[in-house]
Amino acid sequence: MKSALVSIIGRPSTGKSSLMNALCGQKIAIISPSPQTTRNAVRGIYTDHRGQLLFIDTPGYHNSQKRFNLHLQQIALEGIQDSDLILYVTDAVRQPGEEEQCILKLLKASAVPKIAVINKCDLPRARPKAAESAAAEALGDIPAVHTSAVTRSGLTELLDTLFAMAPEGEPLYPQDYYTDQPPEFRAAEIIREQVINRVSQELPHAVYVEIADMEADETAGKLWIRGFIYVEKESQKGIIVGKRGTMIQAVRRSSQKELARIFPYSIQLDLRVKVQPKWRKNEQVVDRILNYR
Ligand SMILES: Nc1nc2c(ncn2[C@@H]2O[C@H](COP(=O)(O)OP(=O)(O)OP(=O)(O)O)[C@@H](O)[C@H]2O)c(=O)[nH]1
Ligand SMILES: [Mg+2]
Repeated sequence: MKSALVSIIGRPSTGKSSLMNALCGQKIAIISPSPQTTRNAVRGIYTDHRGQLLFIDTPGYHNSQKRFNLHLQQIALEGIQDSDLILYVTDAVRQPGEEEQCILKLLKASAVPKIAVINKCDLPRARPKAAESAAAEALGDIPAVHTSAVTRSGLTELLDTLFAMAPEGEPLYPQDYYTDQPPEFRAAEIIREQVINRVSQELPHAVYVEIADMEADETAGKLWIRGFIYVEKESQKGIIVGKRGTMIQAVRRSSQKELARIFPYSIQLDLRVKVQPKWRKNEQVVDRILNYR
């Protein structure tokens, strides 16, 4: 049997979370068109007759000295150090630039075996060769797989490559597990996804979600969830609440729908929006949301 810890590393928005979900066949990590969606090391599990792959999806590596970004970079760096294999994910549409070179330098310094994944190959403007050459130049002769997390092309080849390179070992989780993320974390992430996919520009970065209460009534088949959506300013609270509460009601409805997909209950969700000025500079808050375990 094969068993491997596989870190997924790359620039923001290259499709790392989309790929992990597609590989594991479940919605585990949240996805959005705005960069820097993922803020934690999110774990997804794939098991078949060959063995088990434990994927660690990491925050997109963004070169910035802001305190919050440094924390996110640290989570990605831990992924580079503590794994059996690395999936280095690039976007076939974006030309490799300075930030890509920075990631390649970090990867080059790590002895962990790597696979270059050139994602978004379904897009008509995809130019996978540029990304592949940049990876080969920095990392030498490593396997390169062209994928699309949307059409699922290349995923079988990617799994074959991963299992061929994975070390022998016993599975860490039962075969029907696809994640070990705590339920509160998954609920908070679903709500954050529903918020950030409805707002634009800087606002997604200003949002975090905490679950205050989560209680199941087994006989009634109901799950009560009370969550707080935090933003940095009153004006942002106004946007998320919306005119006469229309926005927050839409977030509540779509979150309930998504939550019902992952928890086998009828969901009763209560949401409040709160202002927490400059939370990204508040070490206590940042520590709580980035190290939620
Ligand atoms: N066309 C196309 N779009 C994709 C593909 N993979 C991801 N996307 C889109 O790219 C955007 C970013 O996807 P994510 O999976 O959130 O990217 P990420 O790398 O996890 O982003 P961060 O967590 O911010 O680093 C979303 O709008 C996805 O729908 C793909 O293979 N093809
Ligand atoms: Mg992500």
